[in-house]
Order: sequence, then structure tokens, then C-alpha cells
Amino acid sequence: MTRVLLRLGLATALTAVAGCAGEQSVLAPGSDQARDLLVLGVLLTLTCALAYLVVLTFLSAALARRRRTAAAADGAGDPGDDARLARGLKLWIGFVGAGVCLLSVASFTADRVLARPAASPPLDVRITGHQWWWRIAYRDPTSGQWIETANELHLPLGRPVRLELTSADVIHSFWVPGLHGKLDMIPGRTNVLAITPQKAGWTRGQCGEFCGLQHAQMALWTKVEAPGAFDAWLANQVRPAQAPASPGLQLIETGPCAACHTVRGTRAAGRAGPDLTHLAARRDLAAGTLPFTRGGLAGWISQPQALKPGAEMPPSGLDGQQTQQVVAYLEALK
Ligand code: HEC
Ligand SMILES: [Cu+2]
Repeated sequence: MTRVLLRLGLATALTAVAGCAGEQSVLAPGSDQARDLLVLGVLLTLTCALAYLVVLTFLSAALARRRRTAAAADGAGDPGDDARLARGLKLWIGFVGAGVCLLSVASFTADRVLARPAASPPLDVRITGHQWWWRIAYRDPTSGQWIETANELHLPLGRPVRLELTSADVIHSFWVPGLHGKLDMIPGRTNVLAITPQKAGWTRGQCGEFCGLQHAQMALWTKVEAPGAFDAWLANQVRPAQAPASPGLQLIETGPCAACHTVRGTRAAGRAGPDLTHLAARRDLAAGTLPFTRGGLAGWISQPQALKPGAEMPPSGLDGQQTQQVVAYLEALK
């Protein structure tokens, strides 16, 4: 029995520890805000752990003492005990009071620091949660117009970013643990999150509020890159589709795809699904459901319901050759 319990405990602990590592981790802060939150989290945990240890120590001492008293024949207490108990209690109340004050000041300060406006004008990004994908909009630095992309967030290293978060349907939650805490995306309301990324590379985010059947397949890969690389990425996103006209484009423009998807620079201007203008520049399909590959793309277009049951996209109804043509066009949307 104890061995089973021991093994279960060990397995649980290992699973928990495994969850701490890797690409989606609170313990690997990649921004000023994530670091501040981690410092606060460590302080809270250590203070509570210390209080727990003190309680356990005194509990064990009390148990041992009771055994000793019971063993003594007369059972009379030591008069010095009461005085010691009173002193111990005063110390304990002092410790708890100081701990509560410390944690209140620390969390108040962290909150103020997180709410502080950016020192330089931030980059504005709007993110809208959808069942079950992310609409992302950036402002074109030259024209000032908002341009759209989806499902992959790019941020410049070292530059403050202001994220405006909302939802188009149910409550979702923006959660990229390497960059900040979780913030809900609520229909009809805009919540703002300030982030200054400090670590280049990919980090994974995930919708943090149960939002329906495919909530688990609503990932948000985020790439923090050097300002030059970010500007080049944004300049490319701003351009209309670069793929030449082809039978695939014709199928998209005349078929049902255009009712839901936009490919800027073509007649496809639907708004119900993700913008596809630079689809081939993304690493994944359908909010992290499958990697961007030719086979994945063909499978997704033919049978989205088999890959992400419930997704708001119907099967294309295209035959094999048409599917290949559409895939060839989409692959050229760099
Ligand atoms: C009824 C609206 C609708 C129609 C019609 C439709 N789609 Fe979609 N499409 C969506 C939605 C919604 C999503 C997001 C699904 C998700 O990830 O949960 C999507 C996702 C996609 C994606 C993945 C985008 C990304 O950012 O990863 C591709 C590619 C795509 N659709 C291509 C097509 C093509 C090609 C057609 C026509 C054959 C088509 N869609 C028809 C609504 C539609
Ligand atoms: Cu969700």
C-alpha cells in the first residue's frame, strides 16, 4: 500500500515538474512583466512555505510533549510552560503580521509596476478571440491603417507593446505565460495588457478560459524577434498577397472560401475566418492544431471537422485536383 502511494506521489511530482519546463512556462520569463510576476510568485511561495514549516514544527513538538507528559506518572504540567507558550504565540503573531504586510506591499507594488504606462510610445496590437482561433491586427507604420493576420503573434524585442484584447463570441483568455499573466477577452469590452519582450525566440500561448469544444486546440505561438527582423516581417504582412493568379485562386474567389476568408489583393474578402493573405508565412494551421505542411493543408481543407471537430469551417467539397490547386496557391502566400 505505501509503495503504491509512494509511486503515485512520485509520478505526480514528476508530471508537475515536467510541466514547469519547456516552451510554455511561467518559470522562463521572457518579458519585464513576466519577470516581475515570477519574483512576486516566488516571494509568495517562500513566505507560505516558511509559515507551513513553522506550523508543522510546533505541531510535532506538541505531539512529542504530550507523549512525554502522559508518560510521567503525576501528569502535572511544568509552570514554566505557560510563559513559554505565551512568548511563542506572540512571536508567531508577529511573524504572521509581518508576513501579511510584506506580501500586501509586494503585490501592491507589482500591480503598480505592471500598470505603469510605457516610457516610449508602444506598438499597438489588437487581438480578438474567436471559437477557436485568434484574429490579430497591427497598424501599418506608413499608412496608419490596421492590417490583419491570424494565429501567430510577432513582437519586437525590447520595445513596449500594448495589446488590446477582446472577443467576438464567448469569453476567451489571452495567456502567453512567458510574456505575462492571463487576461480575459470579453465580448463588448477591451482589456489592455502591456508587455516589453526581453527574450528573442518562440514561446507558446494558449487560450486560458474554457470556450467550448476546441478550447484545447486554441494555441497562440508567439515569436519575439530583433526590431529589424520584426519590421521586415510587418512590412511583408502589410503587402497584399504576393502569389500570382492561378486556378487555385480562382477556386477560392468563386467558391465558398471567399465568403469566410480574406486574401488581400484578391476578390476574397470574407471576415468569418482567419485572414489568409500571408498564410504560408505561419508555422502552424488552425491555431496550432497541425503544422503547416502540404499534406496538412490538403487534409485541413478537405476535412476540417476530422482534424478539429466543431471548428467553424465546413469541408470544401473540392475534388482531389481542385484541392491540389488550392493548396498550391495557399503555399505561395508567403
Ligand atoms: C463558413 C466559413 C468558412 C468557409 C466557407 C471556409 N473557411 Fe477556412 N476557416 C474558417 C474558420 C472559422 C477557420 C478557423 C478554424 C479554427 O481554427 O478553429 C478557418 C481556417 C482555415 C485555415 C487555417 C488558417 C490559419 O490561420 O491557420 C485555412 C488554410 C482555411 N481555413 C482555408 C479555407 C479554404 C481554402 C476554404 C475553401 C475551400 C475555406 N477555408 C472555407 C471558416 C471558413
Ligand atoms: Cu478557450
